[in-house]
Amino acid sequence: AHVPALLRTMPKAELHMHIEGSLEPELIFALAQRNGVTLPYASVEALRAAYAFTDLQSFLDIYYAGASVLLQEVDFYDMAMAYLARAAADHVVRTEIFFDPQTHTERGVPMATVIHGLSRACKDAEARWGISAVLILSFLRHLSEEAAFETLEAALPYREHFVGIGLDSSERGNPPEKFERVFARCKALGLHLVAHAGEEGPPAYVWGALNALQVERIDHGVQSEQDPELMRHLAATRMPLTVCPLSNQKLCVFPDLRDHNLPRLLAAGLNVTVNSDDPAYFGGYVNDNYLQLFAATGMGAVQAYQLARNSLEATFASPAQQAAWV
Ligand code: ES4
Ligand code: ZN
Repeated sequence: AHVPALLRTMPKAELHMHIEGSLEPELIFALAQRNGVTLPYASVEALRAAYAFTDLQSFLDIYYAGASVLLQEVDFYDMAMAYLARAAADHVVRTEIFFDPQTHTERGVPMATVIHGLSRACKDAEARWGISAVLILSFLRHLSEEAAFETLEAALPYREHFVGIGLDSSERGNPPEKFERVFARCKALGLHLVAHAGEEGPPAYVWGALNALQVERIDHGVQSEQDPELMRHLAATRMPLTVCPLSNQKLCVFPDLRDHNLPRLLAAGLNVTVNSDDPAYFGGYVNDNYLQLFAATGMGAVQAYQLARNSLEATFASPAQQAAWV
């Protein structure tokens, strides 16, 4: 019983979660009512019953539909505060939160509405619970390079409100190289760079994220195990991988958590971290991910400390701030 207590209470960083994926069905219905939006589901229970995914795309279709209730700045604020309260309760001392502006600007929501609501929540949560929270703007990879450049331009007036950029949505058929030029521009602007790679896609997409996009972390990366040379490279460079066990289980990447490869990645010397991805959709927040993964795989206190330390060292916080945690 001491390992679950350790997992729950140890200070940790969350480096891979999508704020739109923290919208619980109850909040989706409350925001729909507040905003006069009609949902194609009769009830909270009917919506939750639709959360039976077979792959990434089957999830994304429902995830984008759920985000359609977000219209006003206060909606983004309320969503983020609900997540930040849960994160603080899970002993998360630092969280680096993805948001998908294109999901909202395509519906006519102004960029300022999205960013100001989320950023105000980060500041208020820090004051209220002491949690350090920053934002990462993520481009949708199923949309064009041109759309990503337009999104960057629209966000630059709010540059001080986000620390980096990411790349998410449908991986297969949308290789990293499609966004090489926009990532180069972001690097020149001093933004931190991360990308989803090797969630469902092949090791070649992880190589592409490293070489073409010059990322500082790989989001997921679990398919790297298929390429021994890539495994050696990731270990030698201590490249952080932000792994999401319950996400991988619910999207049928590893249908049984007992088969999840995180213990093998860790044993091979990779800089692995544990994260929740889309906690409202995948059955748990970050501590649920640690608890269920450890229960399924039999890892112990040594791995718990290693994973927590990896997460704290892989943040984009200043060395001075990191020194307060590690
Ligand atoms: C996502 Cl699990 C996952 N993969 C790719 N893109 C995403 N956006 C939100 N969740
Ligand atoms: Zn993700």
